[in-house]
Amino acid sequence: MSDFKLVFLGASTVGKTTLFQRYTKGFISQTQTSIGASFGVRKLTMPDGNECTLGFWDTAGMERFKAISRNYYRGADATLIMWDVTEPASFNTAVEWCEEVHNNHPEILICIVGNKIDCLTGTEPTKPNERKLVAATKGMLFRVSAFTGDGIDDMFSQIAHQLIENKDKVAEAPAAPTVDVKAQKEGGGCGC
Ligand SMILES: Nc1nc2c(ncn2[C@@H]2O[C@H](COP(=O)(O)OP(=O)(O)OP(=O)(O)O)[C@@H](O)[C@H]2O)c(=O)[nH]1
Ligand SMILES: [Mg+2]
Repeated sequence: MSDFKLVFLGASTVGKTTLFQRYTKGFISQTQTSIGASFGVRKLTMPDGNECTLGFWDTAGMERFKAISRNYYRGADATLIMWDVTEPASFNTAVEWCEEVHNNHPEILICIVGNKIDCLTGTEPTKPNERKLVAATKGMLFRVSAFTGDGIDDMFSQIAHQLIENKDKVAEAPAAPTVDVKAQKEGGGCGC
């Protein structure tokens, strides 16, 4: 069984805690602005019967907590960078998080999650260009509703599938050659 650590990031009120609650607890309740971080777990059975455990950190989106939230994504397998599809400004924050994680930790899988699709009317004046994030996210761009549950199960299946594939690739990579420092020293000289 594989264990993965995922971290929610994104501006305040985009719906991180709501999605976190729905997926790890199975219900949603009235949320308040997060001030710290919460942890939750969900087990997932893949179509091939394999199981994996997804451990989630829900972080606080307010600007003043950014430095704290930053501590949580270090060492994560994936970040779920959320934005609110009705709030273009929250997309800019998502782009900033995406650039930061991608530049500092290219090994972390970045997923961009547009939330609140239940609120879309089709008459929104601006439509953020998610496609510009395709390369940094390896195509992990999603649109969901934490309220209705739309798109959520499918999203986490795709993310888990990608994480397992990444892990298998690392496991298959040839091991780096080992150097016997002691033997070289005993042999004298510089070993060349
Ligand atoms: N319509 C709609 N409202 C949502 C959805 N997800 C969250 N909300 C509402 O958006 C508001 C903010 O949600 P939170 O989950 O607290 O947002 P957050 O990202 O955790 O905010 P911070 O903790 O401040 O970072 C709440 O009133 C939620 O009920 C959704 O999918 N659709
Ligand atoms: Mg919250």
